[in-house]
Amino acid sequence: MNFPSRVITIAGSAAGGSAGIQADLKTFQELDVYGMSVVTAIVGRHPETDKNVHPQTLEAIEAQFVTAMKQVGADGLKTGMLFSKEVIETVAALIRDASIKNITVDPVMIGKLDSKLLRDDAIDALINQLIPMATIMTPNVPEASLLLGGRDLTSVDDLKQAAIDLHDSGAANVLVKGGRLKGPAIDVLYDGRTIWTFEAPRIDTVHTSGAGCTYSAAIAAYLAMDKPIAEAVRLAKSFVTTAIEHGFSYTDFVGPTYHAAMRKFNEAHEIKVSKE
Ligand code: PXL
Repeated sequence: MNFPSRVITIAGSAAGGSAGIQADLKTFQELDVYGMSVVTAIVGRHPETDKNVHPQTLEAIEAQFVTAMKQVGADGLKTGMLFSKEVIETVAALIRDASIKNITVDPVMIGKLDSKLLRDDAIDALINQLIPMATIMTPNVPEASLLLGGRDLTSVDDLKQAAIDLHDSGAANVLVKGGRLKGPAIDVLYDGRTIWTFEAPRIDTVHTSGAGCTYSAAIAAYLAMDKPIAEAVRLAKSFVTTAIEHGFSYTDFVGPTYHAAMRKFNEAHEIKVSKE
């Protein structure tokens, strides 16, 4: 039997279904990898108390991971919202003991609606404990800027330098995502030797909730299927760009990317790749 590759996400639950664990599992299913999850926190705003992040206990986090590893095992792992220093330390220890061959670290810090998804005191733990174990880390512009001590990133050249400098943190590959700059959506990958750029056209939509989660989940899925790193990024960017192109909303809120778009419309956006 040819079973699907296995991927586990360690992330927050996004009640609205566009981001976090929900985006990850939808992406895994679309790409035919076997998805598993460890919920670190539940995100959903209470109308009276206004509380938005409901953390899970370290015991619950360990229990989920150990169960998934025992029942299934994993060919790849992705981290998303980890929220606190304690969770990062716990997750780093679990990953250290598990010997999984691909680790995708999405350094989730701030949601699109400005919800705080990582505490300030957790950034050091992220940098010192988790990022050094990463096969690839995938910061967007605000995250890369924060990780570099508040550096301004406004051009593709800035992204290239950021990827080179962030590589010193110990991640084997760094993908700095330029979706928040003006012009085409250009991302930069640095693998320690080569600078790769991946370009998609800018799509005129506000419905991009969970795009970052979806992108890194797709990278994790393709790595678990043994794609080389630049090919995994190209395929994942094509998947997320197609999902963004077909983004929509059921309400007045910013809506999700359409995770099923590539399958449903049988199209995959072309990505221009160059290297230097
Ligand atoms: O898109 C970032 C993100 C990640 N994880 C969770 C989220 C969000 C954004 O809202 O809720 C759980």
